[in-house]
Amino acid sequence: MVERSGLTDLSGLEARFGRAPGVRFENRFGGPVAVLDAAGSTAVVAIQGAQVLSWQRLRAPGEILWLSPVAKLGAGKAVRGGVPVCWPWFGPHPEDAKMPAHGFVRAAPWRVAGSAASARRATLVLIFDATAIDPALWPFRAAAEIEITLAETLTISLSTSNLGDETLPLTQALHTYLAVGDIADVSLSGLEDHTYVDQLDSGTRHVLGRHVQAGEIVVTSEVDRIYQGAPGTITVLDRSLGREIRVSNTGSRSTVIWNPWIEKAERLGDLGHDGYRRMLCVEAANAGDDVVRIAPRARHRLVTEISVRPIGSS
Ligand code: TA6
Repeated sequence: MVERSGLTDLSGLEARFGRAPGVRFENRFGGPVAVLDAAGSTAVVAIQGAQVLSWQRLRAPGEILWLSPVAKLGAGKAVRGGVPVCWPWFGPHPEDAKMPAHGFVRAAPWRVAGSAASARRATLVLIFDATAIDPALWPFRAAAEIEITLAETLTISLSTSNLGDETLPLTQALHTYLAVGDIADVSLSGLEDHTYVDQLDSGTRHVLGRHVQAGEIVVTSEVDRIYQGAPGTITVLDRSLGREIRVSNTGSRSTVIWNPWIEKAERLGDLGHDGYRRMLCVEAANAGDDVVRIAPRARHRLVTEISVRPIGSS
C-alpha cells in the first residue's frame, strides 16, 4: 500500500532512500523498518511511529535500548520499547479521556522524507503531516518531523511546525526505554534538586513542601515522575553491565523517569518475565505544566542525545 503522502513498500523506500550500506530497508517485527549502520553501530527504525526500536554498538556488545519481547508492528497499537514518539500530547489527553494516551502518532505510518550515510554517520528523516487529521480529533494544523542520526551517539530530534493561524499548545516526549542489566544495580544522577510531579500521587505536585529530588534516583518500587526544569546531562550508572548511559536533552523543560515495577508490569502484560528489571525510561519531554506554545508559522525542536561508555572512562 502506498501512503497518500509517501512510500511504505520496501522496494520504493530502498530505491528512493536506500544509501547502502548505511541506510537500508527491511521487514522486521512484522513491518517496514530502516536499518542504519555507522560508526560501528546499528539502529533499527520502524516507519510506524518513526520509532527507534534498537541501537546496538558492536564494540560494546549488547543492546542499549530495551524492547518488549512481544514487539509487533502493524497491530494498530504502539510498540513498547525503543523510543516511542509521544505527540502532540503527553500522557492522557488534556480534555478527552477517550483519546489515546501519548497522542496519535505512535501507531501511525510516517513518511520517509530523507536519508544520508557515511562510514561515521547515518541519518533518516520522517514526517507526519497532521493537517489531514480530523479537526474534531485535534483542531490544529501542524506537522512533525523526526530526524534520527546514528554516529558515536544516537541523536533523535522531534520538530513541530505550526502550520495554522492559532498558537499551538504542545506537550510531547521522546519516551526512551533504556536497557539495564538489573534495575537493582542502577542509579540515576543529574536531577538532584529538581522538583517533580509524582504521577503516582494522581499528579499531586510536591511543591508546597518543596519536595525536591535529594541525591541520586534509585528504583525500588514503581517510579513515574515528571521532573521539572531543563536538566543538564542525566547519567544512568549500570553497575551490572559496567556501563554509563548519558542522556542530554535540548528543547526539553521536563524529564520523565518511569519504571512500572512488578504489579504495573504485570497489568501491562508486554514487558515479559522480569522485564521491569531490565528497563528504565528517561524521557526528553515537555509534559505536565510544561506546555510549549508555538506561535503560528513557528517551529519547536525537542532533541535527545544518548551516549554509552564503560563505567569510569573519561
Ligand atoms: O512516561 C510514563 C508514562 O506516562 C507512564 O504513566 C506509563 O503510562 C508509560 O508512560 C507508558 O505508557 P503507554 O501508553 O506506552 O503504556
